[in-house]
Amino acid sequence: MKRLQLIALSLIAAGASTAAAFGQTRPIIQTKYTADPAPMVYNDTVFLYTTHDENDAQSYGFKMKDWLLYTSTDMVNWTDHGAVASLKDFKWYPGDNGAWAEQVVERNGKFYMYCPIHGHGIGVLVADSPYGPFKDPIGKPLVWQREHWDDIDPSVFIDDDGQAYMYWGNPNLYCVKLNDDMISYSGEIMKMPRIEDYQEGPWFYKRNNRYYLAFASTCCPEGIGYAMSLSPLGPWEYKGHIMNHTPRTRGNHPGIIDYKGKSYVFGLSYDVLRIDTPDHHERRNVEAAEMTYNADGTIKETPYWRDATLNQLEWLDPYRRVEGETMAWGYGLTTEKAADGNIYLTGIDNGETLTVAGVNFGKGAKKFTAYVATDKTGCAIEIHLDSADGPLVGTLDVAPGTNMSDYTLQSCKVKEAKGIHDLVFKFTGPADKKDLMNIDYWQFSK
Ligand code: FUB
Repeated sequence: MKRLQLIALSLIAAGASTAAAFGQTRPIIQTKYTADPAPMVYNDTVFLYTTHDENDAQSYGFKMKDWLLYTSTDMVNWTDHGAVASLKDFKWYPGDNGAWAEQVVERNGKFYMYCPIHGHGIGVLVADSPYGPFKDPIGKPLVWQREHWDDIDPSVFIDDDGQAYMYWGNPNLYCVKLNDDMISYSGEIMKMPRIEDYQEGPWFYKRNNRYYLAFASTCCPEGIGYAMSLSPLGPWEYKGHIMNHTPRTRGNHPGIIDYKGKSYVFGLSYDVLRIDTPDHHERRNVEAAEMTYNADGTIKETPYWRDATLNQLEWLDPYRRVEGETMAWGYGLTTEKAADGNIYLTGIDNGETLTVAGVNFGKGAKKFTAYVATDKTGCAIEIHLDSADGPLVGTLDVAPGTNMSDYTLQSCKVKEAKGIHDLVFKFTGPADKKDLMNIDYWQFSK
């Protein structure tokens, strides 16, 4: 049993509601190594753009080629949309590493992704949809100060008067005023006075007429610090920690949003890597926690991710189509984007589980249907409530097709699935078999 699953199960045993128990499992993404969260609220949904540490990234030195997208409407179950942009989108960059911390902002129905390429400045991509495709409109870096390697971690904010600003930099902090087109700037690059404890990863925003600059605080280990100002260009007054430095994570990197009446800080840890090994590798995972403000606008310090609060905002409706790649916890599983852009749940090995938190079955489900593919005999999806050892309410024996892309709709009966539960799919098949099946989507019916 995996360590974080045990923590969730012990919370259930201690009497917490099942959904709240799984709501405490972190990091929020486990199927890929992700870092540098850049959340954006659009159309009532959280669009969480992240960087992507490759599975074979080594001890020190990042291996990063593309930028990923996840979405959620409840902050606990996240849907994987795969890579939405990559270094290949910048024709002027010949390398295959350096896709560092991006941010996406919306202006007049277009979505601008600001992408640092380590050592080669900051590029910009634009799309008509938050899902992409993103294209390079200028064919060169938006900024590149060739005399140093400070140009990383852009953060863009559009003020109420329409003026957009881009902050960035490690270890120095820079700012430019972006033009209305969001792909060029006016005036000189401003090098800002040093802010106490600043390292990198600025996150610039405004709330109740106060400007905030959150940042990864001095390495290493990094925490999350912040400064406030009454003007978008400072002076910035250091206000303290949002999360204190802790050896529990070597790095950190903030992204902050208000969503459905709550405030959230995102960051990163190495806690998925630590399930596998105590050794250090640059393989990180995105985290999130609820964050609160004091009456004077200052921010209350948040404990380390695992000790912080992240509750599910609404129950998941199982009577609509749910993508296989939607989950609260799926350690060990993988996802893949097919040529048609569709994402599939893959890498399903015997005994692995997927948890969807806080599912509202209402008066009861009668049937489970999945769009599933396998070329092996003897594979099944066991449907459990609350935990992998919780009540078994149905079993879908998956009929084999000709290959792992031969998807068919397959169904089974369901009994006693009523009310609100965490839903756990346990995948079974011939012992020691890997890649048992692939899943596109699933749905219950009444
Ligand atoms: O992910 C690569 C770099 O690590 C980011 O640009 C920094 O903020 C740090 O998280």
